[in-house]
Amino acid sequence: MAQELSAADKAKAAAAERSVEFVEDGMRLGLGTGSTAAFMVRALGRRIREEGLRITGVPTSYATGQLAREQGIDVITLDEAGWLDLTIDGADEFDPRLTLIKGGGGAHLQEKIVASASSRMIVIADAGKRVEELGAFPLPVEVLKFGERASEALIRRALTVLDMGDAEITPRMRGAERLVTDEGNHILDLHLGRIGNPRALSAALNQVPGVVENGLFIDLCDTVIVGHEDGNSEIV
Ligand code: ABF
Repeated sequence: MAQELSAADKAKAAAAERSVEFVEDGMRLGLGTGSTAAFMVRALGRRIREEGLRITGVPTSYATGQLAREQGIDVITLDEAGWLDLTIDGADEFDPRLTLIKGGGGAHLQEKIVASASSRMIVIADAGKRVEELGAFPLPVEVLKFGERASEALIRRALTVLDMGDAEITPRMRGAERLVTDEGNHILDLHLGRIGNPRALSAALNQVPGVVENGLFIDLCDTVIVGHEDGNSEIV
C-alpha cells in the first residue's frame, strides 16, 4: 500500500509535478539533486512510462543518476549532451531576484555546472525556502582538501573585507567523518545570517585559491515553482 506523504512532501511533490509539465519530447534535461528533485525525477519516469516521452538526462549527483536510471531515463554525461534545454533542481533558499543558495545536499558544484550549461533553469521548492534576504541557511563552499586550512583563513579574510568577518565557518560532516563530495572535495559552511550583496560575496569567495565553487546561484534561475501542502503550486 502506498504510504501517505507528509505535509512537507506533498508540497515538494506539487512543485515537482508542475515542473515536469515544462518538459517536452526530445529534450535534454539537467536533473537536480535532493528530495524535491527526486520527486521530479519520479514524475518524469511516470511520463516516460505513460506517454512514451523521450528524454535524455544529465544528473547532478551519483544519487540522482541512479534514481534516473531506475526511472527509465536515458542518462548521459554533460559532455555527451553538450548543451541542455532545461535544468530542474531544488534549492535551500531563494530571494525575490531568484538568487539561490544551494548545496545543502553537497552537490552544488555539479549543479552549478549543469545549470550554467542549460538554456533555462527551473527551481522547485516548498514555501519555506522563500526568503526576503539570503543567508539564514549556511552558505556551502566546496574546497580542495589540499591546504584546506589556508583556504579557510583566506575565506575569513575575504569575509572580513565584506564586513562579515564574525561569521562562523564549520566543516560539513557526515556522521563522525568529513563529508566528501562526488568530486572528492570538502565543504565549509559559512553561517552568515544575511548576505547583503550575493554577487560581491560570490566573486570574492571564488577568488580564494582552493575554493572550487560556492553555493550562490546568481542569474541562473528564471522560474521558481513553489509547491503547497494542498497540492497547489504557484510560479514565481
Ligand atoms: C539540492 O538539494 C541542493 O542544491 C539543495 O541543497 C538541496 C535541496 O534539497 P531538498 O529538496 O531535499 O530540500 O537541490
